[in-house]
Amino acid sequence: MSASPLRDDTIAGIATAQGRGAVALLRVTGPGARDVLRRVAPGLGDAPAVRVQRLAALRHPETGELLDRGLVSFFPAPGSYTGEDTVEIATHGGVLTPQLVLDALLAAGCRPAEPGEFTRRAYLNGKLDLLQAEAVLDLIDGRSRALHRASIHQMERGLSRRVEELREAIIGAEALIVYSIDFPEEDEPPVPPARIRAAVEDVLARITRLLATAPEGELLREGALTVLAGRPNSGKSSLFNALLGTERAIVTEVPGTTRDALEGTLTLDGYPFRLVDTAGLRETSDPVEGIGIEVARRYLAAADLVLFCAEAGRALEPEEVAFLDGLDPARTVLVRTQADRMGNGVRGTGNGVPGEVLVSAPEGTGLGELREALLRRAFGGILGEPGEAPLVTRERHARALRAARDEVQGFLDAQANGVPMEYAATHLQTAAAALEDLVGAVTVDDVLARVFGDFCVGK
Ligand SMILES: Nc1nc2c(ncn2[C@@H]2O[C@H](COP(=O)(O)OP(=O)(O)OP(=O)(O)O)[C@@H](O)[C@H]2O)c(=O)[nH]1
Ligand SMILES: [Mg+2]
Repeated sequence: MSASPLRDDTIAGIATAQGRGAVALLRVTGPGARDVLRRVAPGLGDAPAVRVQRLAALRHPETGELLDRGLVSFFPAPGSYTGEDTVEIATHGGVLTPQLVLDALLAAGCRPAEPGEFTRRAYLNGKLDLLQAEAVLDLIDGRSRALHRASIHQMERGLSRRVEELREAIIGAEALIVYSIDFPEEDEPPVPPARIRAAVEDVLARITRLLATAPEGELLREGALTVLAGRPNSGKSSLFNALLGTERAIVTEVPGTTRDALEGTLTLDGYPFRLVDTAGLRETSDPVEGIGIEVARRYLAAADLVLFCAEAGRALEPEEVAFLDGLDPARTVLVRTQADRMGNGVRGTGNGVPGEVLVSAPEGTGLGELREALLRRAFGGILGEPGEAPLVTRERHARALRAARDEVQGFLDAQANGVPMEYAATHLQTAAAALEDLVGAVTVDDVLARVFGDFCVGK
């Protein structure tokens, strides 16, 4: 994407996914859209009807060849998605027809659209803010209901409004400070410093609360990486299959059956997980198994959650205890497997990992409890939030909020150290600027390139 986008040219792209399908949608936007439409759909005349669909013969502008008959709509600026003159053309689907119509649009004077360029223009023309643009991307890419809910709310400016409220509260505190400075020293200041301090502390608490949704909010996008680990034959692959409800992983009584890591997606209550079965951990002289164990360790290092499997009814081996000790208890579930073999209610010894869960893969017992434990461990902080509560779902958001929080804290610290309020207030200005960046009030080109580069063409 060019460093500074040219908005005086007209772009075209296929907005629907390539492949066999009933219809495809092409989009054109820019100042030449009306002219392009006149050349590709000459039957509509010079003044296309506005905001209604018209059936039109679609022709190549140079050869006049009939390429398709499609439904055409014209949205004049500024009342369109991008804020510019926009044409939408629904053609028959498949691979060839939409491509031929796109070629015709290019021959009529369009340039091929870059990924995300329509939404980028919408942003640059003030039709949506940066948080809303990101929500559009999440709505397209999201695979879980939880991310869908968060993106819809973000697209409706839920997060933008929350960030703007925080920014206004900071600016309000700055205004109180300015008001106090202007007062002659011999008088009582009109705003007691304690009141300003309380207002800033309140903002700090609100930023911190929003930021607290970040780790879990970010997991909504990729899914919580949940790794099954344990000694060979502890029943990892059987549990993997039972949780996914498929027979994907090979299960045998031979220890060391699983070699490569196997990944499956799992959705619990609308929350996404990436479940990974791995090779059993043990000392081995078999090079293939050794590589599998190496892969398992790499997954473990990246895991958001570890399901450590050990057969029920036996004490944990010293290596298992040592391994568990190296894991973060908040991100670990100790699963005592094969409960049906051990007789009912017999539990092995836990080792300080809270919430040990007893399961049987063939009988399905304990799986409900295990699913609950997974949900609580991975998404506990946001599970209870009402559907419309704003969530921080991207590192970009978290970074801006952390910067704002640190500056607000910086103001309070400076003030506590005797720095006069009017000097300490520069921290508040920087905090407000970080929040403005988040919504995209002022944003540099490379941030835009990063945000819109992940989009598909035609969006
Ligand atoms: N009865 C019973 N048998 C189980 C259960 N889970 C696993 N098994 C048996 O235990 C053996 C090992 O199971 P796997 O699921 O392959 O164990 P694993 O941990 O994946 O083993 P590796 O891949 O070798 O590391 C198989 O014979 C399974 O049928 C269970 O819950 N109940
Ligand atoms: Mg296995």
